[in-house]
Amino acid sequence: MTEKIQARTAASPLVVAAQGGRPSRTPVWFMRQAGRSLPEYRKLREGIAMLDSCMRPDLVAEITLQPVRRHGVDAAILFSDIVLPLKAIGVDLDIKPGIGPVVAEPVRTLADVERIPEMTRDAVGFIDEAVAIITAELGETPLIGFAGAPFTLASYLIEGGPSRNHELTKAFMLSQPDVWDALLGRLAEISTTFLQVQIDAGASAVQLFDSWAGALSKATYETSVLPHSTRIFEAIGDAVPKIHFGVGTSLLLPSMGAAGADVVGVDWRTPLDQATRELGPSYAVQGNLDPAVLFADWPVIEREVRRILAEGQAAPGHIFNLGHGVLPSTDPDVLTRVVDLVHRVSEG
Ligand code: 1CP
Repeated sequence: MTEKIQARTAASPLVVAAQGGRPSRTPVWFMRQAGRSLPEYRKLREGIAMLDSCMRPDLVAEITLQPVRRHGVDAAILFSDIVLPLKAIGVDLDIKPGIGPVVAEPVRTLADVERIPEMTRDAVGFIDEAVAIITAELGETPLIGFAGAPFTLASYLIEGGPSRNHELTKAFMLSQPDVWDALLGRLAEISTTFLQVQIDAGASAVQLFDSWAGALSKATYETSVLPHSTRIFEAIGDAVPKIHFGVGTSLLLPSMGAAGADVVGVDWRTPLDQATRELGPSYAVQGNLDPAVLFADWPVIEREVRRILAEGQAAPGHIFNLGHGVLPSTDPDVLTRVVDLVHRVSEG
């Protein structure tokens, strides 16, 4: 892997930790670090719909860079969304404020699957320009590219929007296994191309978000989902480190590693030392401060950050993060303090 890694960021703490190394300090970034917790984000987004802002290179670049400037995090993550490539190829969907992705005509049949247009690199051509602006400012700080994993994307397409129980998705998967495989195969191709475009443009690592995979049993995950996510990791190869993340996945961690990840993202339910015992010595870990803990008093936050740094020592490499995304009403100054603390404790 090493010779192909973006030379600009090869020695950065994030890339070193992702490859199982112990850099001079523990790298830290936050899922959803760009977004509503930042007043400068809310100002830029005024009057511009979410998915429109994701297709404007100037806005994508500025929003991506905001949390790096403010917090001094060790990585930027491209401002986009897991459903953006679907929108870009013409699937009729929108991101509704306060709700999330909403799909006009949910996918229910093979004909619906076949109507999903082919993904092309040109459909997300605006990414090239955005990443060029971002990497010019970032210098040695890595940009993380990302995509949605087939299961999590399928859930939005089948349910028509966010879902608590994923009941239509599970019924589809169990009743129409061949159509399910056709849908997940197509979504895997779409996410592969989206990741490849980001890597070719200059992303130094990628994260596959299977946020809702924890809704599945281990057996169902392995039969109906894992082969499709594995295909994405195989297709993008070893050019950059690969992170695989889901919520509520305590029982799925080894399978998520086996999909082809270098780093497994862990939510706050599983201590990182326990995650490492389950994963074995081949994987770095990322996580796992409960985003709700950021609302507690500072001594509580400090104790939790120190505990996670200590538990992360068990893994070959540790990237500090939250166990899921930053909640919109989080005080951004607390995030900055956490970054400082992670750096201070791990350097000391
Ligand atoms: O108007 C707004 O500000 C809308 C809020 C918002 C934002 C800022 C959405 C709607 N998406 C995003 C950006 C986004 N989405 C990023 C930006 C980069 C960063 O992390 O800073 C990323 C990585 C995502 C990825 C994403 N979108 C995921 C995976 C991560 C996760 O949180 O699990 C998922 C599940 C989505 C779907 C989605 N998009 C938006 C919302 C509110 C949701 C979740 C809806 C639900 O609960 O099902």
